[in-house]
Amino acid sequence: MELSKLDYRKRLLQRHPDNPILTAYKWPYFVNSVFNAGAIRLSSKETLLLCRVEDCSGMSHLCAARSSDGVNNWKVDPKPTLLPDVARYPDEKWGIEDPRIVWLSELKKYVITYTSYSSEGPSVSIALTKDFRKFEKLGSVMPPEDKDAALFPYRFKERWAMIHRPVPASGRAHIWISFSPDLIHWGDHKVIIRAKRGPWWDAYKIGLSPPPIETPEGWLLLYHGVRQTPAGCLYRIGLALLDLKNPIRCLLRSNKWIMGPETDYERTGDVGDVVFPCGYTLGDDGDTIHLYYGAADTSVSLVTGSIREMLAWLKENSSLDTEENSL
Ligand code: BMA
Repeated sequence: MELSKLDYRKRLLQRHPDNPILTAYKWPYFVNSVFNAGAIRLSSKETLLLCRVEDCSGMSHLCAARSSDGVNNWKVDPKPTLLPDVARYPDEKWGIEDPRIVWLSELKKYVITYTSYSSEGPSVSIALTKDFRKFEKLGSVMPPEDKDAALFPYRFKERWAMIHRPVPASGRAHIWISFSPDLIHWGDHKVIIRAKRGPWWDAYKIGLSPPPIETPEGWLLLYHGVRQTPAGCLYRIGLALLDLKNPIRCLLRSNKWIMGPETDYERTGDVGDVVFPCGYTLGDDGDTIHLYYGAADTSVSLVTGSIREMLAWLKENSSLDTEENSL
């Protein structure tokens, strides 16, 4: 087959043959579904996934699963690892969802940004931990509706930076960045990537997927685009690149998606046609990415790829059309 006819999506990200790698059937207690997991490599011999677990009331909590190879033999905590604490944090009334994990070397702690589902809508909350056993919640830091948040691993000119996705009254939901001196008070809010309009795969609603990936060429973002169709929403993944020193600047943005729902476990489930990555780990070579994603809001799956190949592809398939990128 000619190179140009090869399916570039299959070349960039390959599905693991053991997918889905985590399901409700593998859980030590009774749950409805396990999906949208944050991920971190705790050591060369241990990968941790912090999974969103939905119980049979419809509310979600977070539960950790650990594995030596990041694919098989998961040891799941025997009970929920992080539960909503409604007495202290009323914003968690309807559950906690979709964690993203980043190591903050300055604090020597992992930071978890997650969706706290309040009765006024979803908001962004932050928790810190050293070991994924004890957690220090900082509470909700963005008012509803806001979600899909992750921190950068270090400060820019003394301020922490966080990517997130508020939904304004206009209904078009863009990706924003905000800054904070203390992780609690956030300001200097700016749009960094705008949802497009019309038939684009990333029209109307976009959001960060896993935390930004630091590369010599900039911060590589994997982001999801939500295409609204008469048959429902289609969640797909594309790429963008932010300036390394000044992440307010978007340098490249893919004009195609690199992954969309294709397999049975992605097309069928509680919410079909959804691929929703919240975490990645890097192999020892610093280039191989293991991207963990929720499939159809039902199970956790894994794709692997190469950061270098994704960057090369992005340069060939990027447009920053000012009109499409404008409000
Ligand atoms: C988004 C989030 C995700 C979910 C997705 C598809 O808005 O709520 O948790 O996976 O919708 O239902």
